[in-house]
Amino acid sequence: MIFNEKIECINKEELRQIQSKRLKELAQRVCDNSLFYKKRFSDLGITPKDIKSIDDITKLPFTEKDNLRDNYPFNIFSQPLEDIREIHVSSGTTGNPVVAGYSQEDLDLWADVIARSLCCAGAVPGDMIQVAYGYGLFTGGLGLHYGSLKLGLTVIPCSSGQTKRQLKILKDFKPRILACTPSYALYMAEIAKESGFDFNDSSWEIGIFGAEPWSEAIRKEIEKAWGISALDIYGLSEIIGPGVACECHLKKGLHIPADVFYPEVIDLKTSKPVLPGESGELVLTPITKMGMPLIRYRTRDIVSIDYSRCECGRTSPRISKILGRTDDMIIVRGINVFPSQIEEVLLAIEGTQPHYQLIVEREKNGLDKLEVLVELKDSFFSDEVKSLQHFENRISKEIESVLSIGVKIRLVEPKTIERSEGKSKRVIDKRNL
Ligand code: DLL
Repeated sequence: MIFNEKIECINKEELRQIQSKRLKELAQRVCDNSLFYKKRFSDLGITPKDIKSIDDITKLPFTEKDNLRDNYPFNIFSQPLEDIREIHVSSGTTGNPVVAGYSQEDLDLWADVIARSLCCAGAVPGDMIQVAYGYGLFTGGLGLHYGSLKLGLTVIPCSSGQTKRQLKILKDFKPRILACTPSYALYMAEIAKESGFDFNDSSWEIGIFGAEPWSEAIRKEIEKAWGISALDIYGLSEIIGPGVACECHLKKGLHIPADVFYPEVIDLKTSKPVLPGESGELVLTPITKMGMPLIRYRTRDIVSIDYSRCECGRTSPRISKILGRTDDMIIVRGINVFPSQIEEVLLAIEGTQPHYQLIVEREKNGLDKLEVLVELKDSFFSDEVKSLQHFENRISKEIESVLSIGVKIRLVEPKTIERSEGKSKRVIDKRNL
């Protein structure tokens, strides 16, 4: 089912007209209402009149995460606080957290884009959904909640955690859809196995997973463990939360509702657009947002984009799975390393678990050392030092052939790497960079 066929299957020219009209209104709106953008535009000598069509978007400046942090908590809002209905906060690793304010129109938009995403993933009105994303300041729980209500689903607002209770609800209520982080879906499978849960009692057919990077290999693990179709949903608090893009059942990229989130993919060095199919940083402009509209927001997420029509009938552009982050990317001895590259190698090796951690340290001689902690399956864990060493060497050789740098592998016993009910922490960078 397509939630809004008229807009999701729109032809390119009509879409451009809508985008152009909305961008012009956005430029006017931020100049009239946001002190931050008013100053930005005037510093650059731009006025809303310079924006005549969507192509003029490149005349506008980028907005960076630091702009939001510097305007903490509310200075980037374009509406008075009394018109902001909801506030979310995304945890950052450094400095002030990022605050996102939603007007009533934004909440309606959010419900709408998630309803589109849910339909994309195969949900139909009347389905029951178990929402096991965290509810609260994180956007996952409430976002999926609002969209599910809009589509006419029955929502079980479990939030994350209390895994045994999640499993009881699964068995007793028989929801068709699960929504949570991919790492939590794996963790739930582990607890289910340990506690003797009968997987025939699982009614989940569709999983809507996102909020953290996950590879095709993890998709296979989850699909195998739960016997479901695992789909990818993407989003970030600054733009709206989940619902910025979602896969359809064909799993050939994540559809972006480009009538409301205008996407650009730019080269990391030159900031110029890359060609379709080439990877670069995703830049988003939420052209209809009211409470906290942003212009050309640099997401730091690396994707490629495909503008062709999907076989599902939707004409919306599709982004690839997130290939990494410009800042998650660790640079070890000059080589760019994305955790996802290591994950792909590990999961292709029989005996490893989808639980790993990368530790980067700077040695006394100034060289960086990358250590990969890998969990083994119970059946592969042996007391024989020789066979473990042999296994470590094999993994390290395979990673080296992909990354072209040497890594140290440390095999650890099953269940020693911390599990996550939300986003998992894959990289520990101990260097003082
Ligand atoms: O994670 C929103 C969300 C909730 C998306 C639930 C999907 C499902 P933030 O906490 O602000 O918002 O984190 C946003 O998480 O810039 C990406 O780097 C990463 N991320 C989100 N979805 C995916 C995904 C939510 N499907 C940041 N694949 C983003 C890879 C993702 N990374």
